[in-house]
Amino acid sequence: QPEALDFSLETIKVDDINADSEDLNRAMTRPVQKTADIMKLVLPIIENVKKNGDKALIELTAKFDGVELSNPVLNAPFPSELMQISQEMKDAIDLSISNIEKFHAAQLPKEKVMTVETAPGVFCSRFAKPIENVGLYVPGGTAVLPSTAMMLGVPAKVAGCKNIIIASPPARATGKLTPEVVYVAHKLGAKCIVMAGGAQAVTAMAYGTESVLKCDKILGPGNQFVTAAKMYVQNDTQALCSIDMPAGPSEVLVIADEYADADFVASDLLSQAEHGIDSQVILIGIDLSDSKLKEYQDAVARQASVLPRKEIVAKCLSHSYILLVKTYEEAFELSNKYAPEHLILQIENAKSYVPEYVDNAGSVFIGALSPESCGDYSSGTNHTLPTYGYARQYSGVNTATYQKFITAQDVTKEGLESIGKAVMTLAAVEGLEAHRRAVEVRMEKLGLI
Ligand code: HSO
Ligand code: ZN
Repeated sequence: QPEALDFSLETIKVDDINADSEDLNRAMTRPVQKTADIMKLVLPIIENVKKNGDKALIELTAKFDGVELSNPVLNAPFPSELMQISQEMKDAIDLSISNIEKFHAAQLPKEKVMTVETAPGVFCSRFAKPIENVGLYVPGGTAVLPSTAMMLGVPAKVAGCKNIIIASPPARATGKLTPEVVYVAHKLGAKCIVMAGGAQAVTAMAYGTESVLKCDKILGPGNQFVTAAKMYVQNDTQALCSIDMPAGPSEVLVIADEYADADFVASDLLSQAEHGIDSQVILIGIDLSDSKLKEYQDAVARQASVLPRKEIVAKCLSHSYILLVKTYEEAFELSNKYAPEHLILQIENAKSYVPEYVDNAGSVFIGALSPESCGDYSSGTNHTLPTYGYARQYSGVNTATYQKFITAQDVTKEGLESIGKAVMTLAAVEGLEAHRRAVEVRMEKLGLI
């Protein structure tokens, strides 16, 4: 007889959200990530791929994914037999891509060049240019994630990146790439798909190999090996490569009051919990009656017990919490402290709290009918979002993620009159005579001094 799974969430009553309570601190602290240990395992992989290129990719895909490849890269145009999917699936992907495209295209700067005359005759401007070569990591593992290919790829396409390179491991069972991922890659106009996962995929895109173009930026979620490799390459001047953001396990924080539908609340908690055993879900209940709290717990247990991934869910729920507060203000204050990747508001007049009450969150889901799943797939917002509390300082992937903003200035005679003296004064105090002279020679020739 297998042991029954426990789907209950530890409930913590929070009397004072600012008190140094051990229980509350535990709930608000993410499980520690052991980056240093992982790095020891990742370094030899990075060295191997840097040194042996394609040969190393073939060897590592055989070792980690159990698939023997003769060529680790699938170049566009992708053969149609590798993207055989149902019409229904195509329609779902097409609709989602179209919405993601609309939302991310609206983020493009309104004017090609933004210009400001900061002082008479001093024209400062700024324009955006796409990052040329981008590498998008689409995880394999316990779930196939064509949605991640859409979320990373559509803004890259919208921004105008020249070469979109996707890396994704082939499935152990079939030895093939996920056909939905190939279809998305085709729709994005991707240049190729690197058939590798983990640190080896990141390394190939960061340094390039015989058949993988070296990328300028690497994006995408992944396990700790992927994250460690991304951290490594972004610090290596030899790679000269940036990354999107530090990634950690996925998480959701739901704020619910007495009036929310317990089935909806439970379904949101569980849709995040099924992502992985290290995911975290938090429910902040506002002024709940005992019976409502029980309704929430019961709904979670009832729905969880019939989920295919219930083992994963149970493990996630073992470090997930219900926090009970008295007021809406307290709920938002706690949420802002936690800085969740996803914030779901199942409260009366949810809309009236956004944006004022939300300071730190990756993406917000407003009201009873906005489940996180909509944002995960099809509404148009991006699902690559800051986790682990990084929503305090990072934004989710957006169109600007794939752009550089270049500034320019056009200083006229009048402009030198406006700022020349200030420049010379500051250069003098810094002891940088050549700087000071660069202004002085011009002003002299113009007869300004
Ligand atoms: N919720 C995940 C994204 C995802 N969900 C992909 C389903 N597929 C992290 O934001
Ligand atoms: Zn999800």
